[in-house]
Amino acid sequence: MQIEKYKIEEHNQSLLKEHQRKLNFVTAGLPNAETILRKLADFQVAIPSWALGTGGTRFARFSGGGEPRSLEEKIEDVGLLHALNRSSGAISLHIPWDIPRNPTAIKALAAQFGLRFDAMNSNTFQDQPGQKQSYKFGSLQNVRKDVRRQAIEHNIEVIRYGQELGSDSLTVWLADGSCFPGQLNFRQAFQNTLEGLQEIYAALPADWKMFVEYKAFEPNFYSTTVGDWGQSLLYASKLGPKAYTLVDLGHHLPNANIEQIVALLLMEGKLGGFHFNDSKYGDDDLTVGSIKPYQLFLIFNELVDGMDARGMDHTRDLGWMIDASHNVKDPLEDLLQSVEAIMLTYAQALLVDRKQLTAAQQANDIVAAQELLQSCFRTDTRALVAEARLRTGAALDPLKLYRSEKIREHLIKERGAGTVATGL
Ligand code: PSV
Ligand code: MN
Repeated sequence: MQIEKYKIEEHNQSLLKEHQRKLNFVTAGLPNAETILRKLADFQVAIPSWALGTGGTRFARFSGGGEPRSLEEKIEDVGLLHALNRSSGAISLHIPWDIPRNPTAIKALAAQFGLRFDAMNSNTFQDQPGQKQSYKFGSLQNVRKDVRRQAIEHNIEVIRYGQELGSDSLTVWLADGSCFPGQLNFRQAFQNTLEGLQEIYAALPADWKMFVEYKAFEPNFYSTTVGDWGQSLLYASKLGPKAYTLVDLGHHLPNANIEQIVALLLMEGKLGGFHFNDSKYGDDDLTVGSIKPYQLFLIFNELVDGMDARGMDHTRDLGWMIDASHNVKDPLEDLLQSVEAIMLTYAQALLVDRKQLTAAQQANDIVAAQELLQSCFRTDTRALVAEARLRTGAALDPLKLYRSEKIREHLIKERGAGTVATGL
């Protein structure tokens, strides 16, 4: 299903007057409003192909209906999101959940919706039907060479798929680790993993990047082989200039200072990718900004500051992606909420007066520094983000339009009520 342009225009027309009133309020006294609007209009966040269906808990999965039955339908769904907000212009594929059987046709379909292919994701954390070796005791870290070989070959195959689609990066996330003390020799596991990553790295095309995603824990785990940003950075540094650390917001131990982590990774030129989600307890994969919005703001503040310090392009120089799971909400509504939260927070971070902040820091004026950050965080940026959307031909209120157009009902009619998408 596609949303027609005139529907978006009608919707915008009906909200225009009220929007302009709010916009005038927020832009009054904002000298750099135009620059901020341009940056907001440019910013794109990739949607993972595995988040378009309902996810599950460890116990159950409750389909919401109308879930995409194929990669083509997943692309269609991301196309819908992008038509509504013009900020979701990329899709990230997980192999083998979403193997492009006909890459040329898939690429053409994505292009029709204005989408490009973001980072490719390999999967050595599940056994696939017919697979020769099992990943029960890990993949790249495995004590057995034949298992490690299979995992290396899989990653190289994923790069090949990505090349055909025009992607330019590979994200490696390993569920490798151990469940009990004594099970693993930590140094050997690290060494095996490094050697495997080195082979995969050697297969990267010249203009590709590799992202090494870390994660502190999994249920029923004692250790993970890429457990934190230090270990990821160690791998990335040993691998070379095309390897970077990827930060997933949900992959830290409780209360980790993620803003400090991203600041230092950016300083070292080693932050490559970013997975957005939110959590209360563990890796809950909840809607972005739904639990700790101030933390998200502080992270964005460091991202903007760190990227500017290196002269980086906010949109293109980092791989931005949502990595959440939608268990009880309509996945498309949830994704619209997440993209909105990202844009609002990015806008708040763009409001920070860097010169004033530096002056407060240099004067040890803690109160002024805190006031400055909090006043940006407390600024309602909704009209700015909506204006950026209006200028790019998107909807002023994507969620409202999604509902009034009864998009989910249409999808259920088209695809059926019991469909289950591949993925988590
Ligand atoms: C692992 O928890 C992760 O964050 C990785 O990015 C995976 O690719 C993704 O979730 C899906 O399992
Ligand atoms: Mn992730």
